[in-house]
Amino acid sequence: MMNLIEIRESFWQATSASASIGIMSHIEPDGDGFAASLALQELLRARGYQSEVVVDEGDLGRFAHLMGAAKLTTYSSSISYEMLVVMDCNSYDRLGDRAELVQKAGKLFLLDHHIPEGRLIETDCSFIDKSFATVGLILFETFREDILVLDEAARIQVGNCLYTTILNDTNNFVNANTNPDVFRYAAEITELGIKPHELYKAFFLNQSSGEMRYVGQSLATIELHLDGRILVLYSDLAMQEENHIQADSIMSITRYVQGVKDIEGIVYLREDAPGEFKVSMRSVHLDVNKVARKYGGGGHRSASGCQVKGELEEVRRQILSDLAEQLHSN
Ligand SMILES: [Mn+2]
Repeated sequence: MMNLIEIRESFWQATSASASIGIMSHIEPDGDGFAASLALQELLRARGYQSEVVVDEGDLGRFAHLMGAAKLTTYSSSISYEMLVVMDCNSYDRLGDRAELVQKAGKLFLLDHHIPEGRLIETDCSFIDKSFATVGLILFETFREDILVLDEAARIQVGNCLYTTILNDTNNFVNANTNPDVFRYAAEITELGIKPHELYKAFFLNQSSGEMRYVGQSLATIELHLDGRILVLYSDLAMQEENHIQADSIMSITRYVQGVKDIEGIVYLREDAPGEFKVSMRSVHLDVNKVARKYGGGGHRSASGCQVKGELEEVRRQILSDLAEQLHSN
């Protein structure tokens, strides 16, 4: 593993030596990995380098306010890059089909803040430190001096993206990873010229009436299981159709129930295709990452997700029995 000074040096060496640059994060890109990718793309553009942010199919509309000049490419097996930057992920298991890009990359950089696990992506140019609340903050720490000298428009674009990584991974300074460093970084990033209140609104509140109705219908499915210790809720395809929305246009619904009293964990099941569920789990003290990994998913100890096939009843029963084990071993 390199330190951040070495990463920065190698990074700028590699950019000038590479004919093509790709940037990406894990499957189901979130406001940390994806916004950090956009920030890095802007920094590269300001220095005269073209790059592409590689994404999967899926609705990225909730990032529209950050994507003005973004150059995105949807993954296909025909693309490859001389230089590839992977952020917010350290395992092939979290890349889906895009794992192939890593194998084909000439020069590979990896920046992350997850505990390494699963089929690890090996590269000399890696930096993984879970003490950072977001991968965006690793980017800021690495390239601070490059960011500070950007012209105003580029500086604000980078700032907007980096601040969004904090909004996302701390849930607007609510999650347990909110610490003095997060506030110091947030202050420094705000000084780049951004408007935190506008970013908050654009990221968390900018929803259509159909999306809010969908949230409401999902909240109406709340049930308590395992002696009231686990809260379960779900969204199904019918709700999406009825409200004319894409489920992935909505920030995780779990954030609406994170403060619920007297529970130890949350399970949110989102039907993405007939008989296919995206499972999101949250807990303050249970290791939900253990459960997610069992199904090929991942994340953090207190917030993880995975994809599970089956009917609603069946998926719910499986996940609850895994969580029951966690409750007993706790
Ligand atoms: Mn992250």
